[in-house]
Amino acid sequence: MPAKIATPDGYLPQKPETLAAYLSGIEAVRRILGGTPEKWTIAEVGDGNLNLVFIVKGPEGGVAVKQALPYVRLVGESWPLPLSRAHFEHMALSEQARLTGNLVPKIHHYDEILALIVMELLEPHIIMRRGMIAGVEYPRFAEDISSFMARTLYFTSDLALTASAKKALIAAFAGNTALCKITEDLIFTDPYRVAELNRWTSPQLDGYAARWREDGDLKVAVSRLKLKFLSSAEAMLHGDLHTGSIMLTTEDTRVIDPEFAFMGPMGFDVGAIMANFLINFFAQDGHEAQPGARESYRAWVLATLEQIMTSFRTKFLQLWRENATGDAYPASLFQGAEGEARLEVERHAYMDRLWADTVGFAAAKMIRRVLGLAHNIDLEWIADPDRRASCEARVLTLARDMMVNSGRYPTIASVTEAARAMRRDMKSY
Ligand code: SR1
Ligand code: MG
Repeated sequence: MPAKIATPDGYLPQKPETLAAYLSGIEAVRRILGGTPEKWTIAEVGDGNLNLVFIVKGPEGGVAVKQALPYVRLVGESWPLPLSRAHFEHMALSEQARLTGNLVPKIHHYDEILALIVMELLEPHIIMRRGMIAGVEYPRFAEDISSFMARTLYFTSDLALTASAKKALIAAFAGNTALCKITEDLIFTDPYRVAELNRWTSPQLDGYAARWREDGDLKVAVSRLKLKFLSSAEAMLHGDLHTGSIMLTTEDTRVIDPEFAFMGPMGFDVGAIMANFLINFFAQDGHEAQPGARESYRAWVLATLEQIMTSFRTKFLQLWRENATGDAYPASLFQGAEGEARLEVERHAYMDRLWADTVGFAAAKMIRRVLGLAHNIDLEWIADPDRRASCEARVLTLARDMMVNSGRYPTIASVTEAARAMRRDMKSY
C-alpha cells in the first residue's frame, strides 16, 4: 500500500459536530447562517469521488463546505491523495471568479490547514448531470458555459498575458501533480491496458475492452493526446469540466469543483463538455419510458452542444480581437490592414487547431467513462445491462472514430451528425 499522506498539525476530517463548532468561530459564516450553532443543521452529502461535502443551514441562510480527505474517497485509504488540492481549487476558483463573475460559487472562507472551503450554498441548483438524466432543458447553459470557457481560457493564455505573468501562473499550479496524475492514468492510459481498477459492463462489453487494449492506432492517438496534456501549458484549465462539475437552474449556471486545475491544453476543458453531452445523448435510450419518448430531449442535447461550440469559438475570437495584451503575436508584426488581415486568418487557424484537440480530448473522455474506473451516472443508472451496454457501445464506437479519424470531424455539425447516425445505425452492442 502506498505511503499515507502526512497531514498538517490541526488537520481533522470534519463531522457535523466538529464542523458546527468550527464554523461558529468564523464571523462571516455566523452572519450568513444566523442564530446559534444549536439551531444549525449539518448534513454530509458528498457523492463525488474525492471529498467530503457538507450542507449547513441556519435560520437566516446556508453555506456549503467542501473538505479534502488525504485519500481518494471512492477507493479508500489505499489511494492516498494530497490535501493540497484544496489550495489549487481555492486558487482556481478565485481566478475564475475574477474572470467570469458569478459563473462560480462565492467563497466565504478558506482554511489551508483543514483543506476546507466554505462556499455559497447553491439553491435550488442541482448537478447538471442529474438534470440531464431527468430530461431537463437548460436554455441559458450554452451562453454561460461558452462564456466561462472563452474567458477563463483566453485570459490565462499567452494571447492575453505577458510571458512573465503566464510563467507565474504556470509556477502557481505546477504542484498539482497528483491530480494531473489521476487524469494521466485514468483517462489516457488505463482504458488501453489491463489495469486493476478498470471496469465495464461485463460480459457484454468484454470484446470491446479486449479490442481497445489491442488497437495500435488508438493507442498511438491517445498517447499523442497524453503528450499534449503533459506538455502544453496553454491556459489555466478547470481540469474536470464534466456535467457533474456544474450546478444550475434554468436561469443560473455555476461551475464548481476546479480541484484538477492546472496549466494545460485548452481543448481538454472544451472536450470535457463535448464528451459529457455526447454521453448523455447516447444514454437517453436507456432512460426513456418507451422508444422515442426522449426524441425532443435528444434534439435539445445536440442543438445545445452545437451552440456551445459555435459560441465558444465566436467569443474566444472576439476576446482575442479586443484584448490582444499578451506577448504572443506581437502587434508590431501585424501592422496596418494587411497585417490585421493576416492575423485574422491566423486566429482562425489557431481555433481550428484548438478544435482538433477538442475532438480528440472529448473522445478520450468518452472512452474512460465506459472502460475506466470512474463512470458517469448517465450510463450507470441504466439498470438493464444489455440496454446500458448498447448505449455504451455507441459511445465507444463514435469515440474511437473521433480519436483515430479526427479529420472526419472538421466541425461540430459533423460530430453531431455522426452521433445521430451512430444511434440510428448501430442497433446493439
Ligand atoms: C479517482 S478520481 C476519478 C475521477 O473523479 C473526478 O471527478 C475526475 O473526473 C477523476 O478522473
Ligand atoms: Mg469533482
